[in-house]
Amino acid sequence: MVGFTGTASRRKAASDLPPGQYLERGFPVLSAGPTPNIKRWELQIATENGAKSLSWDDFLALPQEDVTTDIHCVTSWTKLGTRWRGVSLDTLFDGLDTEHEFAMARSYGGYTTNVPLADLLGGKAWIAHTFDGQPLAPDHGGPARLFIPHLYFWKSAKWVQGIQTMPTDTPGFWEGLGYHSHGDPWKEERYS
Ligand SMILES: Nc1nc2c(c(=O)[nH]1)N[C@H]1C(S)=C(S)[C@@H](COP(=O)(O)O)O[C@H]1N2
Ligand SMILES: [Mo]
Repeated sequence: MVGFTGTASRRKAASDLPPGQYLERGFPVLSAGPTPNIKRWELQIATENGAKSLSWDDFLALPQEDVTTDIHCVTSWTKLGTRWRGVSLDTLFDGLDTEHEFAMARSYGGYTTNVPLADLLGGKAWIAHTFDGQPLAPDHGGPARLFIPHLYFWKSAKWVQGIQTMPTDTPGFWEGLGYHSHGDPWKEERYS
């Protein structure tokens, strides 16, 4: 069996690709605008019932999680086994009540993306500050980005500034330009 390990792992890699995706070994940068210059980082988490504002130190003092998983860009690349560290959205929403089922993520620089709350909570999403053991590079969203690996990567807002719940599913930046409002790569929810 030992002799077949390499073959098995290559086979696994191929079958791990969602439909229409190709395997990317680099890490392309995709940004709709320039990398913002963030002078004083602060994160807002808000519902209709309350809000939290976290400084960088507050954020780093929260429980940290390591996540190793695949990422899928709607432009068809998939990168396998990427390593991230950050704070779970469950931790960030802890203590905030909401009846809302949707949320909008907003970034420094103005980017927005809408995500159902069910896709943010339940151990599915993080705000990540470390990639592959290094501080997240500015072009990839550093100092911190939303990280929702089970959805196409445009949902993972770089330079995230805040997450606000909302009662209805309102399109963000790319969703308003025709991208799917949900973005599940396994269902090929690319465009609406
Ligand atoms: N703030 C912000 N976040 C963003 C984007 C952007 O333009 N601005 N692009 C999105 C898109 S379309 C993709 S595919 C990923 C790319 O992340 P990367 O540049 O780290 O590969 O970031 C997403 N998050
Ligand atoms: Mo993208």
